[in-house]
Amino acid sequence: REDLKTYTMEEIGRHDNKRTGIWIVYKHGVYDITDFVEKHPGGSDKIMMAAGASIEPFWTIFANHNKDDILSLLESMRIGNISESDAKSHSADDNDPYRNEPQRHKALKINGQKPFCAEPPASLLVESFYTPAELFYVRHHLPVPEIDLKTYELELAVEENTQKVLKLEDIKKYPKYTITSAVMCAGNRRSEMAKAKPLKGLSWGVGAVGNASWSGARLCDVLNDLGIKEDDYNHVQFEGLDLDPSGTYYGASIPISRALDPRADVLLAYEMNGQPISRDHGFPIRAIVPGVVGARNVKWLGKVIISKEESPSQWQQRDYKGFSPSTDWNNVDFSKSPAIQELPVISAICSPEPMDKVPVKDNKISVKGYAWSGGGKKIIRIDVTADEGNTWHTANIVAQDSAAKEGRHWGWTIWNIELPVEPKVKHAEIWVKAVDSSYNVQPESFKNIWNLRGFLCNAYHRLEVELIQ
Ligand code: MTE
Ligand code: MO
Repeated sequence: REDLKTYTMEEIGRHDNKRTGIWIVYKHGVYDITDFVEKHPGGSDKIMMAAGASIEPFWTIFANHNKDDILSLLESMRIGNISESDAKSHSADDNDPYRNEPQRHKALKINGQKPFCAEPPASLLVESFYTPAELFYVRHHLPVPEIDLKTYELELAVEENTQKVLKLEDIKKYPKYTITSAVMCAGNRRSEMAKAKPLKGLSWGVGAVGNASWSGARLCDVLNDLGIKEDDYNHVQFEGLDLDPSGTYYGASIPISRALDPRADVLLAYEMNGQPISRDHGFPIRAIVPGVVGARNVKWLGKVIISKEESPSQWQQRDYKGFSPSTDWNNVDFSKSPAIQELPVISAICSPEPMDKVPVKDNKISVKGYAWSGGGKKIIRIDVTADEGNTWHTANIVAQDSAAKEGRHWGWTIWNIELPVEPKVKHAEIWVKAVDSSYNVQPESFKNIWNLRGFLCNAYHRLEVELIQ
């Protein structure tokens, strides 16, 4: 189809509504689906999430689309090709450290542009067990570094002394392990905690979490090659290749016991969902520390330091820590709280979304969400209520990593329920709470877990909807 016009992603992005026409991208093709949207068997709202953007991540979620008849129907709507020079978005300003950020999917809801922070629509999040990379939340603290595989090296050091440097090929020579692990930001669901009392931090909804399969070398294998012994050190520090304006790298650390434990499955990952990790998620190597807060899952890994000390980085020392609700910015002492590592049990309702109009059938509504717990704890039950806890209903587990061994449940759980609601009422408030394999439960309200940075926001998720009955 070389006879067709070429379009840039920017031009395509403007065609995301009826007035300008609705275009989508599939592989190299550009398609005008304006007239098809209303006829889409799965509903116009679903297909509109791809308006002005790529349909491909949606087809990994709604996998029944990869069929010849659908592809030929799509081909009949083709208007052009995407411009080859469009792989990167260049800003005109050479001094802008954000001039070379990767293209992002338009369905992501942007929380911050520079550094880029965004989450997918909640209802989409639970449509598939594995979150496609393009729709996986993004949380950067700094510009995305430009990394060339020809020069990329991972440095391994003990305190100040470099022991070894590994190229990507060297890391790939280690046995390859694949695990399923969710990655969650400590600030996931912060917008709800902020309603209890103002706090500092990005206003995340329920989407600062995703679940993926990750493949790579085990950190313990690499450290064993260096002859590292647990008794001699305390921490393993990670440095990303993203730099702040003062020339300091993003950094974080984990306890050495976790790094050396083969059962902790800590990876130097080079694949996400079977593909090389994308730039936004840490190309070419990212630390995957299953069951541990996102902040320690360092992207664009440049250096691993075995040390007696924790990472000196501000994200280890003066951020990502929890405090009492009575601690404020006048009396906070970051040295007094340990850095967050394993996250507590959490759950969220993803569909319906707040204030949706929900059809009632046989006095029931369909509700769907996720649940997860840190430290490899399995989700054993999810309780849902529509009457403020007078009656609790146990949800069905729709998807969970069935291959996960005891104590190594790193992946999330997707659940659903046909939830009974009161007959004839026009409004309902739905609550959810999950229970993990240590019988940890979520706290009831945000008031008593509030903390000044808005971390660990795992109170019951409560959401109001309108009922159509
Ligand atoms: N690694 C580097 N190098 N730089 C970062 O800004 N952000 C951290 C972590 N790793 C970050 C990083 C935080 S706070 C989170 S929540 C996760 O990456 C987000 O991972 P994601 O963008 O792949 O979803
Ligand atoms: Mo985060």
